[in-house]
Amino acid sequence: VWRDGMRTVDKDVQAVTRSIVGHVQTSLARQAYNLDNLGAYQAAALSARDDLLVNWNTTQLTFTRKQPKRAYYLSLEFLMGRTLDNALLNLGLKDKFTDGVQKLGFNMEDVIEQERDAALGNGGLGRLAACYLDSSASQELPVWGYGLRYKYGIFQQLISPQGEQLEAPDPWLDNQNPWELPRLDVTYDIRFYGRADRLDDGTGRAVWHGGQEVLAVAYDVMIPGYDTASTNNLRLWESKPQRGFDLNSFNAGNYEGAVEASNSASAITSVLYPNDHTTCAPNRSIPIHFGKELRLKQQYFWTAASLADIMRRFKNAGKNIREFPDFVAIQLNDTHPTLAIPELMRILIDDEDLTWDQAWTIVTNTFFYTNHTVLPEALEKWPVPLIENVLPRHMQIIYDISMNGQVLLASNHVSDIQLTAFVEGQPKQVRMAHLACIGSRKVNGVAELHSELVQTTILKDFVEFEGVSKFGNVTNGITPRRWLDQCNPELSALITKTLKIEKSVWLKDLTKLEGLLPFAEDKAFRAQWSAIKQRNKERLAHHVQTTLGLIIRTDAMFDVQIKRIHEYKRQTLNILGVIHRYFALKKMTPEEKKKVNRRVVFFAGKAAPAYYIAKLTIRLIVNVARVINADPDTKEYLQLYFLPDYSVSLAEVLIPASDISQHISTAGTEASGTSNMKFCLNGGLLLGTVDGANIEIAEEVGENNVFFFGHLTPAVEDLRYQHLYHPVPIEEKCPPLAFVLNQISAGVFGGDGVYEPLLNTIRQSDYYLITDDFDSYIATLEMVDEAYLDKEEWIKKSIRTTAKMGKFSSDRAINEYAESYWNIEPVSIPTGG
Ligand code: 26R
Repeated sequence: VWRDGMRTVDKDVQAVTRSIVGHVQTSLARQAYNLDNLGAYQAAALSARDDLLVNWNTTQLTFTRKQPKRAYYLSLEFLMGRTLDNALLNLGLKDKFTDGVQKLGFNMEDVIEQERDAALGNGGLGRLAACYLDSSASQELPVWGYGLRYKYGIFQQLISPQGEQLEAPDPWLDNQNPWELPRLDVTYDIRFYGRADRLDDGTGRAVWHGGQEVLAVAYDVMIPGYDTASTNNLRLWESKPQRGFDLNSFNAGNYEGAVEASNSASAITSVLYPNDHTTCAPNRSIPIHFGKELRLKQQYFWTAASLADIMRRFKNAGKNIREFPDFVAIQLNDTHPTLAIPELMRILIDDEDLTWDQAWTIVTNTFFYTNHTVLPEALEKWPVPLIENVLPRHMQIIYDISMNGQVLLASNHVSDIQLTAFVEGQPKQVRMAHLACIGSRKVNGVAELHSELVQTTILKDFVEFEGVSKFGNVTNGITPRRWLDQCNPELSALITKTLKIEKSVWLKDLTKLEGLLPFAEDKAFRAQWSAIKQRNKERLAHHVQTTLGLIIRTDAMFDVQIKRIHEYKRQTLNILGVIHRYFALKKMTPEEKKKVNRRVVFFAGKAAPAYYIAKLTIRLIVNVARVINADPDTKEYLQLYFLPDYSVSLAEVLIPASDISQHISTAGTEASGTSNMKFCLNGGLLLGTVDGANIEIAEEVGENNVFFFGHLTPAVEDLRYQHLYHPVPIEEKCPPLAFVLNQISAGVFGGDGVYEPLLNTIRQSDYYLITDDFDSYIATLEMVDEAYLDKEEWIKKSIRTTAKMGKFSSDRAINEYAESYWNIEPVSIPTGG
């Protein structure tokens, strides 16, 4: 048996190497004997792709044959990160490929490192979409993603010697992308501008003509499920000029005009917008309109191409148009794809000859809308004149939707016209959250508290009018494949060994982790658990040393805050806490210092390029780090690092190394957070506010295993009111904070006054309540120190935390969408092609 087993494995590894070498010679046109790591990566990726393709074809064939109801996930962002490692783990081929590339003289980790991240997203919303694709395929659910194939992903972040963030383009497609399949035959013409003429036949139909036509070309990305042949599709659209050149201008001898038209078409999918949470440049009363039109064109281009594609697939199945919602569910990831609502109305009325009521019934049974933020500055509003110009027919339809709502209200004797007046303001704007809500079957938020806030604040009127049953909650989740098995292989192996069940079982039913609970009492197990954390710290230190040339000590608590830089996430609170700790250390005697808990503090994250205050925060962190890390009085006890160019791949190294991570948003502002789940799954403890999913994590792992601080959501409004109408000087309100702010102003960290605008946000309105939460934050940090010094107790907490994270698998979340929202069912896919 043993021999047979070996022979099989040998043969398989041989097949893998044969396939890789084949790609080296034929696909790459190179020789195996003088190949570099990049070449090895490309050949290995192409070889893995061959295996994915077999499953992908079987899956799509099965769907076409069985015609199940399908769900489509429309997201302007998919933050996929790297693919090779994930694909091999999902295919169950990781070990064979590791052996295979080794036989060819390569190290698998180095080969994996060659891949560039697919960074087609800003942060939480985009990474959530990626986790949901992984779970959909793993649960064998017929779900496709639709997005844009940006030529440039999120910008690369560079940090200047002064600590300023600089942005460079991310040409991620330069090395070719083995994971995408161009579908040059799947194309649609997408119209912009022109005129919409209503027909006067009493039907409400219109003809939209003229303007600019742009070609949408499909690129397919295969999404393998874990431990199943089920392989779904992510279809990304690229914009191209219709026929290379505009023949009319060409004939008229207007060569430059023809080239320009071609550029304007390609521009639509050229770059991902790097803003999250701010629809315009903050701290300016006049929004910047530059680039707004292009963003609107992106949104329409993508929704129109996706709907045309969905409609074509539906019609090919030979169904009646009235059955559309029985076969199609469309999930709107935030309001970015809201134009899909008027677009489907347009198709049904103008092309399919349905009446308004027939069309509206179909639309409101097809769409589902997820809200991801309640921050006012992040809620999309499009100026009416802009929509009128770019999408004249859609503006008519939006007005009609609004008017019909009003009529309905009047007939129901509801007088509050605010409800459907989602076209409002001066100049008039369309509030997209309202349009998305009124056009959808159901609306949900992404954590319990957030869903409550959606219903009581931005969509309050709609809850009253349409009834509360239209509104729900689906708490976010993360895929345990990438965020435990792939990023923390040693912990994954220890868990499998300890639970005495197959890895594929607990990775698909994460509640099985509860079986770890009794082992918290097992001293030998605790030793293994903490040894793995230690090796993960060393892996991070090694990564930082090779990429940045910095030496990090690993005999310390690793304290991590990694996320987009934003005032509401309060990186400022964290850095002010670090400065406070620095001065406390400076005052200590050598004897006192011996009792101190050593800390290494890590920050990483990008600021929106126009977000001045966020960029100043980065600058402050970098310059505080420079001072602290060089101070012989303190550097043994406190180190601080800002790691540039945060990405999915960097997160995969940072998260497993963390002892504690910070999720410290002002209560009521972070919709959910998902990295909090990733840290806790990897045995890092949570330091946070009573906000978003932190609350549900605490419910699961127990309040004694998390460190909570700060004011609660209901207090926030009152406190803001106090700041405005009964301000108390910081010197009085919070002397330790006043001291820290004054040290920064005095130039201890350099800067010559550059930080004043940042400090003034705290000294003046302090909208995010730094002055109110500082004391309890500092007190809680001290409790964390104390807890960490009791090493065995800490490890117990760590084990218990991991053990209770089952709820936060994205498998649970996607099943909730499938059952309670989309009404779709798994389709099992035969293995073996
Ligand atoms: C309109 C434009 C400026 C824009 C607004 C908001 C672009 C992008 C965004 C992204 C926001 C909505 C986002 O990423 N929200 C995050 O979604 C995560 C997944 O649900 C949550 O975990 C996280 O709390 C939330 O901030």
